[in-house]
Amino acid sequence: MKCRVCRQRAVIQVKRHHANFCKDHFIEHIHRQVAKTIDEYKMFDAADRLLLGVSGGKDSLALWNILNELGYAVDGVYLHLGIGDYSSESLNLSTNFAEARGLKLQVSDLPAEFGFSVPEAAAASRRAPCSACGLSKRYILNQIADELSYDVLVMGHNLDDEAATLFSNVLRWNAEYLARQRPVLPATNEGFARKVKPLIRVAERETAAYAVLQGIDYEVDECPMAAGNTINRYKEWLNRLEEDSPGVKAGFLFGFLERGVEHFPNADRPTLDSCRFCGQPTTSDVCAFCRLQAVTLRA
Ligand code: Q46
Ligand code: ZN
Ligand code: ZN
Repeated sequence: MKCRVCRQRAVIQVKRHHANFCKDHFIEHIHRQVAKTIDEYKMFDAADRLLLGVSGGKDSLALWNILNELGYAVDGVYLHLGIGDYSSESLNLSTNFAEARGLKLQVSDLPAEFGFSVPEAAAASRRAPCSACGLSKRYILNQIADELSYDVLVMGHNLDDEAATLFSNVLRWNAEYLARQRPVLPATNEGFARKVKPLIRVAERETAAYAVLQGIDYEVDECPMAAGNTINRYKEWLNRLEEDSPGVKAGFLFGFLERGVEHFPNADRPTLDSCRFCGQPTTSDVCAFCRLQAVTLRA
């Protein structure tokens, strides 16, 4: 197996690009894929203040490294979710990564600052853990981006994440979610920062390979609350299809972005009010996060 570029020994095969790469040319390939995505979707430029959601996993740390190497100044924000050793280890890995490279990492601690953990919120609200977790992450990341005047919130969702979410939204024909499944969500007047996903051209196994080849120490254990997560099941199904037909996953996602999403116009969002308790934008009197917090603290 030889590298497509230099004909030296290849270390990875990327079937959907009909290509094998050596270490250096694979890294170059990944940087190019991300640079192309930023450019094509006009995600941000050097003047924007960027804040990256960091989990300590391969995707967010790989993306931080890539953006750094592409010359962007990016700060990180880690959200401690109170999921036992998993959260403490992920925080350590994120802190070590940032310190070794002289990068700035903000840390927000859900139990310490808001009085509850994701497992407690899931139990008290009878939500699936990932639903309580997702709601908390969106809320806190938006709040931090707003308070610290960042222009752009950068997220580490990869090709597999986006294809599986699209699959889930299509199975339900969830028009509202399909309308919002875009690589860039513009900032809103009410205080939501622009949100972008520069990793959507890079598959999960490629971010893992990138992280290993770059010597990035990341959290390899899966979150203990992930059991039963339907998105993970859809990822497995899509991987089986991908094995038979390399490129089908990217075709599904990018076909939708090129020809499908326009049929789901980003309908005018309902006029947003301010939450009675926290002041963040919401469609009702009290925002979903404050309701989750109230239910959990009462339990
Ligand atoms: S951290 Fe949170 Fe994930 Fe754990 S509870 Fe689910 S969403 S699986 S990315
Ligand atoms: Zn090469
Ligand atoms: Zn609120």
